Amino acid sequence: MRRTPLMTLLVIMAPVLFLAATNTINANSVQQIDINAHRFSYEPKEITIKKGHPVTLVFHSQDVSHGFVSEEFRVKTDIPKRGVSKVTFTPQNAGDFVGKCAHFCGAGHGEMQLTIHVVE
Ligand SMILES: [Cu+2]
Repeated sequence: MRRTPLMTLLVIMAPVLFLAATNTINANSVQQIDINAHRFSYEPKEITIKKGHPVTLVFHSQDVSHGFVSEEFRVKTDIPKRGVSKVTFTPQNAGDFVGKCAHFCGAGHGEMQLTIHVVE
């Protein structure tokens, strides 16, 4: 069968279209959760995520510098004053875990916690 110019174009474009489609799928597969940080709590205080599914937590400081640290998920970040900071991880174990503020932010710093429920 003779190749028409249109067929040739489709053959050339196929890998490009395929890559574009996969990139869209990858971008959508990372769940993103916005979390406000302010003296002296995170909002929401609790989140639920899925074991084995990558997640990005996007922290927004509403006032001073805060932070976030979790041994379970091996992440630590500083959240600049009124700024934004992200951490991405994939939970490997189901259970309830607690992440804490990693930057001293005042009298209630020690109670500033985010509870992360990981479900199967
Ligand atoms: Cu704090």
